[in-house]
This record gives sequence, structure tokens and C-alpha cells, in this order.
Amino acid sequence: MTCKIMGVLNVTPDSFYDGGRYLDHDLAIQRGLEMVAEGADIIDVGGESSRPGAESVPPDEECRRILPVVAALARDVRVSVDTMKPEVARAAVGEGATLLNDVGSSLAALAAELGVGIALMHMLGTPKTMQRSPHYDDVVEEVTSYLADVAGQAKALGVEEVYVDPGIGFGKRLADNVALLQALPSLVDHGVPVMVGTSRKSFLATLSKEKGAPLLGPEDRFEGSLATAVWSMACGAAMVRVHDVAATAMAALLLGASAAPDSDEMQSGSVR
Ligand code: HH2
Repeated sequence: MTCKIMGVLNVTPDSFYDGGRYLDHDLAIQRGLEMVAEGADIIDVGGESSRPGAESVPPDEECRRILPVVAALARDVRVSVDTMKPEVARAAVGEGATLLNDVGSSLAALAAELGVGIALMHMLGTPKTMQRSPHYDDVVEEVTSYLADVAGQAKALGVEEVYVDPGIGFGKRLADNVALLQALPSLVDHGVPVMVGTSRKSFLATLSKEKGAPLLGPEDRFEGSLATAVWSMACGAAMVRVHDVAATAMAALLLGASAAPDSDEMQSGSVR
């Protein structure tokens, strides 16, 4: 199975990793094209941070941040729009976006109306509240059945291209994130293409601290991001959402090479 690479491009002042770097439209477009050169299949443009505690941005401001970037990049590469707002999603599609990265899982009817794809993500509550004591009885069962429901609804509405995403870090404790990553093969088995976003997220720091490492800031989470992207690809994810496109694209290439050969080749050692 091939795995698409979605490059993250946040045109925001406050995203937890790339916030403030690409507020200037020319810099954002340049970074988008750079990620394409590095191997991204799709660029995910966002104008509102969804990090824990983030405040909502007015739709006009979100549009002002992203629309020129969407329009410029859509000439060269597939673009998705990372938003929770229908008016922003509609405007981005008007500028050439063809996938709604619907972190609030509320835009399926709009995707059907506009004839674009959708990625439906699980989130507990809203970004502002989601990390206030999240609790699940059975996180894997609850997230899986939620995603099956929303994917079924989107398909019933006529959306042809649907991804589901367990929403790593969106109202999840460390154990919830780990359980969901461990359960990726069974989520993949449900048959709806799975997308995963672990890139630079704080659970990587919590996890490595638990294993005895110092607490890592977003700048120091490259290894964990790559390791979890590789894990997701190996589990059959159809798309990984990453900041570090070049390394992830190389890993995908290598993983594809090691997954594709038949077992005779593997046993004879012709594949190293
Ligand atoms: N994570 C973030 C944003 N959008 N979309 C999907 N489908 N899956 C994810 O895991 C996901 C997402 C958060 O990361 P980032 O965009 O880097 O940060 P911020 O929300 O602070 O802008």
C-alpha cells in the first residue's frame, strides 16, 4: 500500500511548531513549494491553530491568512484546507483546494455539495477544552466507532473520497494516543483509508520523558515524529500529516522498498 505524504503549512502566528514562520504569504508559498520538492503529495494549509487551549479565529481573518496561499499552491500541487469552518472551507475550495481536512468532522455535507474529498478526524470537545481531563472507557472502541459513523454518513451524503483520522493529541492522554497508534492495524482493517498526524506533538515528549529522556520541546521531536510516521505507514495508513516532509518521504521510499519485495528476495538477502 502506498502512503501519501501531507505537508503541514500553518499560516498562523501561534501554531505549536511552525506558528509565526509562514504568516507572510510569500514565505508560506515558498515553504509549500519546498515541501512539494521534498516529496509531499498534498499541502495542508491552515489558518487557525488547533493546539490545546487555542482560541477560535474569526472566519474573515482565517480566510485572509490562507486564501492567497491556497490559490498559489493549487496551481502546482493538491491542496487541502485545515479548518473547522464551513465558510472558510468553501472559500478555500473556490481557490482550488480539493480536500477538506475536517478536524471537527462537521463538513461532510459541504464536501458532498462541493464535490471534494474529506478527512474526518476524531476530537473530544474543542481545541480550547479538549485536554481538560479527557476520559474514555475504551478509547480504541469509542474512536473507531465514531470514525465508522462519520465516514458512513459522509459516504451516504455522496462524498467519494473519505479518510478517517484518530486525532492524535486531540482530547487524548498519553495512554490514549499510544493505544490508538497500537490499534492502527485494526482501524485500517475497517476499510476506510486512514490518515495519521503525530508530527512534533507533545505526546512524543511525554512518552520519551516517561522512558527517562529529558522533556523535549517541539524542536526536539523529529525522531519521534519520524518513528511514528514510519509506524503508521507500516500499519497501512493511507496518509501521514507531517512537518518533516523530506525525511518522511525518504522513509516511505525505503519502507515501500522493504515491504514490496517478495519473501524469496528477502530470504536471499538481495534486499538490504
Ligand atoms: N493535527 C493538527 C492539525 N490538523 N489534521 C488532521 N487530520 N490530523 C491531525 O493530527 C492534525 C490536523 C495539529 O498540528 P499543527 O497543524 O501542526 O498545529 P496547530 O494546530 O497548532 O496549527
